[in-house]
Amino acid sequence: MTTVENATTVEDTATAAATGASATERFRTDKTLAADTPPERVSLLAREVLEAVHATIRKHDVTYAEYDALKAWLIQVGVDGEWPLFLDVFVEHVVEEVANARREGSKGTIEGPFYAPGAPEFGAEGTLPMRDGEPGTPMTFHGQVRSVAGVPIARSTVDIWHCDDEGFYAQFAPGIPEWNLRGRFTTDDEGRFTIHTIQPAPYQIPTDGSTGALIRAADWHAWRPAHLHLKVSAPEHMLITTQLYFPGDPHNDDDIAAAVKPELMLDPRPTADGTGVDVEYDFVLDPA
Ligand code: MBD
Ligand code: FE
Repeated sequence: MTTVENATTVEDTATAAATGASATERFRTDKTLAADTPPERVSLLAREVLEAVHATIRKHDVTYAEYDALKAWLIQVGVDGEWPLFLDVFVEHVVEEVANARREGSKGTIEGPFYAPGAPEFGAEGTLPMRDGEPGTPMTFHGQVRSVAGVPIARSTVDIWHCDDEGFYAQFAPGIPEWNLRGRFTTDDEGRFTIHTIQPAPYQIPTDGSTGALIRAADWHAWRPAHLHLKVSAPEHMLITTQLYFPGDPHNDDDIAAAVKPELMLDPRPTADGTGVDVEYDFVLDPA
């Protein structure tokens, strides 16, 4: 057996259990846990989900061994704190689809498990918090926030978070400064914002936890394409939660979380000095 001494790098310590525990704690702190769903609707939804499970068992002659393996796995998802991860990867995209079906403005997509409210505030232009020599291609991301009528929205909020060049999120992997690559911007008189950051790397679902165990057992892959996460909001408008993607990423077409949409593809251009990329994206907010 080998012993790991000085296990201080992110790679050594970013276990699924640590990440899952953070995501579970975050969810309990931030989210409203009551939906005011009447008993008739609870009954309907629970019954139909259970009937879908029953139908799958009958259709495929599920065995007692498989039933017990399922029980053990469900228990372990909770132990690992991976319910936020598992649900956001495999279920949230349909909830988002239904919730935002009637919007006319910018497309949304899933929030995922790694948002943290209260990021550092900037004006219309700024550089996201990052470490000295933060690895990754420098990127300037700029754009305008408008209403569906085409009117620029001054003083709207662009809340951005993304992982680093190794695929790790601050507050969910250890050893990263608390607000690394997270920030809130306020658009100027013309609704414009400019964010200096680095390009995020593709994200791999932790392979050492229960979500990873399912992915391996099913012979799926664990990747999400590289993405920026955003929440864009303004008074009297609907907040939009979205993500933006980079062309050419091998996982744009088979995102494990099924959260890529053609409208969310960026078009980054190399900067004149060749050291980084410049990318523009505008947001259109529906009225509240
Ligand atoms: C992520 O970075 C993410 O965006 C989602 C939806 C799920 C897991 C990790
Ligand atoms: Fe993400």
